[in-house]
Amino acid sequence: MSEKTIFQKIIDREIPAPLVYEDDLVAAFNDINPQAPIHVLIVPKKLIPRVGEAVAEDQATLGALFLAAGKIADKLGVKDRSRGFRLVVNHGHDAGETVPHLHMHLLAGRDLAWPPG
Ligand code: IU
Repeated sequence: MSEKTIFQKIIDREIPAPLVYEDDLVAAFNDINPQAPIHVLIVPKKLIPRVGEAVAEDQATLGALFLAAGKIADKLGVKDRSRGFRLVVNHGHDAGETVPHLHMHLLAGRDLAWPPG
């Protein structure tokens, strides 16, 4: 069996990291190297390496990532349109993916430049 990803170890509570949110399909925790005052990673409990490798049976899991994002944004006080947040998913080398376990970044708490780098 292949080595667990760092995110799988966090989800399985083998590495301590307070969870910002958890449900049956996803867990969320603060990014260790935050790029904004709020930087949360939302991660499926099922190992999907990256978004382009998701399959039809992952549809509910993919939806759960977005639904969790809305709940977390609400909990952290940035869901109101006057504040707001950004969701980012990096797939592969050119996008800067570093952890091969699908994750959605939720960034908020400052003006976020557009286009992203
Ligand atoms: P990326 O989309 O694969 O580039 O994002 C990976 C993120 O995981 C990145 O923002 C890291 O700071 C973050 N991270 C983490 O929060 N905890 C860890 O132990 C490791 C990476 I390794």
